[in-house]
Amino acid sequence: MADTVNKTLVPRLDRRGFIKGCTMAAAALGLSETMVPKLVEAATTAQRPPVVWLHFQECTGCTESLLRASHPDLGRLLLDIISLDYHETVMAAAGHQAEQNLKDTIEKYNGKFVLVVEGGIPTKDNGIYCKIAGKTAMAILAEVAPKAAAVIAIGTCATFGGVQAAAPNPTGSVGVQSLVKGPVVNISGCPPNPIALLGTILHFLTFKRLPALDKLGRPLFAYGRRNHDHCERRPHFDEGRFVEQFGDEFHRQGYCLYKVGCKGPETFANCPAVRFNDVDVWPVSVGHGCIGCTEPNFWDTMTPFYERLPNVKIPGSGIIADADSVGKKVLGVTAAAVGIHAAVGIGKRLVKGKKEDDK
Ligand code: FSX
Ligand code: SF4
Ligand code: F3S
Repeated sequence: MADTVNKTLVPRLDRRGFIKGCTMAAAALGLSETMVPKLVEAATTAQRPPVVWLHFQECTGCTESLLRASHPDLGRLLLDIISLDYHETVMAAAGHQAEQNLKDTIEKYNGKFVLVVEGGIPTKDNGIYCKIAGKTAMAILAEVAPKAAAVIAIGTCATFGGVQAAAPNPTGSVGVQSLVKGPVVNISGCPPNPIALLGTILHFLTFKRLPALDKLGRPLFAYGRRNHDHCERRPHFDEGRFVEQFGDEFHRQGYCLYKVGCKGPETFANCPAVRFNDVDVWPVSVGHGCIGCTEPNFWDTMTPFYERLPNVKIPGSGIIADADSVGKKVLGVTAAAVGIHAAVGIGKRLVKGKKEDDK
């Protein structure tokens, strides 16, 4: 039964792909290239941690984005470094056999397995709005989580309740950390970038500890900066060049999407750096604003999606002519334009090496 998913459904990576994936993870973790051999060594010699992956109230996009990731195949790399013993979407077993697999795994690896939870947990009316094999998600989580060595919530559903928690939250959906005692690593995003999970697991295997987390339980290496801070359209923002409506001349020229609703100034994520899919894109690079999918309650706090954030002052318009005025203009912008969040963020960027753990 053990490792059924790895062996039957997913071909293993060759050595080149393996090293390439570890190199990408090292970059995402902010490690130098000299650390890659250490990551590779840890990933190949450490005992592969058994993983139980539960699905609750969600769309399965987190698993989809993980397994369809490539460039190189991050999903396959992940499946090479863990022993995926139970995963409802991709395991071969079904029905009673699947239930038996879960029972056997949590007994055999009691206190040793990593629990990954995907999806929110409905709590209203004793949790009846999500049931698997006759048990509520709440009951399954209560049975499995106390036996796990570590708990990782993947996706904004499992971290903060998900879109189904949008007011008035009819099913009482909550994230894992609301129901589980002890620390939960929150890999938020709808869906999150696979590199955030891969980086977290590789960090754990290499350094024998989890990466530093922010106050919301998210790994700082992936959620320590706002998308706005490393967006390729940022120079347009700073110089007051904005898309006024989708499809206009400014949109075609790749100007900043803030006025058409981009939530990058208040979204902590590394999308511009790690990007998605085979073609290295992220929402803003293809002309759509960030909707803030890594943030708690983004379904309520970041809507309407196509209206600008209310508390972000925008810089004046006009092309800046020379270096002197750039200096003055940018100083003015940094002090006042993007509100308190931006001022804090920019201050941190100026203090090199300072940890961004006090946001
Ligand atoms: Fe939620 Fe994951 Fe969004 Fe979907 O399953 S984070 S709805 S992309 O996929 O949990
Ligand atoms: Fe980029 Fe959005 Fe910030 Fe504009 S508002 S610079 S598009 S993150
Ligand atoms: Fe989500 Fe914004 Fe990134 S919508 S995927 S955090 S660009």
